[in-house]
Amino acid sequence: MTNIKIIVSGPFSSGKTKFIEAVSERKVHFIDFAVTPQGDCIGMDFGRVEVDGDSALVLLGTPGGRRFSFDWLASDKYMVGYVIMVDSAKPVTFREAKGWIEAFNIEAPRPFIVVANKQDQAGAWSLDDLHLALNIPPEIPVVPCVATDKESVKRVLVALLDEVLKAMAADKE
Ligand SMILES: Nc1nc2c(ncn2[C@@H]2O[C@H](COP(=O)(O)OP(=O)(O)OP(=O)(O)O)[C@@H](O)[C@H]2O)c(=O)[nH]1
Ligand SMILES: [Mg+2]
Repeated sequence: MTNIKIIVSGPFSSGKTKFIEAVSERKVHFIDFAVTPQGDCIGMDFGRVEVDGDSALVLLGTPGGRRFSFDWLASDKYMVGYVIMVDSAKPVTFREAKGWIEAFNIEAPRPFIVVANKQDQAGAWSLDDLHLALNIPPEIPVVPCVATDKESVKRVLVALLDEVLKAMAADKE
């Protein structure tokens, strides 16, 4: 069984835990584990979805409001990509979302997409406006989401896996 890991990151209360819960087969656990060579512990949400008999997606959600060490991610070849969750209706958090994108790009670069979550909320910014506000390169998709809706979350995961496949195809050229 191959466990393909996807990181779900982004600002406090953007919907990371709900997102993972929406598609996980079992109850989402908050796990503590020692991850860095220094033995630092970080807690993460842990969810899992079997894709077929051979592989499963493991969804790891970063905790809100805390930076964590990227060391253990940078060298993990099963960590195929990440999503940055943004609360589309909370512009005060956009700067932090940009910070997460920059940190991943430097510390553990992988294919990623930006998730415009809480699109059901009044005042949610449009995808185009988020693209501009977060200064996201044009080739990076901003995908709409309502994390409480399983189908919506599945569409986001498919969009991320599309990016992963594109990157693999480009690597082979
Ligand atoms: N309306 C609406 N509410 C949402 C959506 N996604 C999450 N929420 C709500 O937003 C709040 C925060 O969601 P969480 O999933 O706990 O967010 P989080 O990013 O895990 O938060 P931290 O781990 O504390 O950083 C909860 O009350 C959710 O029910 C959404 O798409 N629409
Ligand atoms: Mg959470």
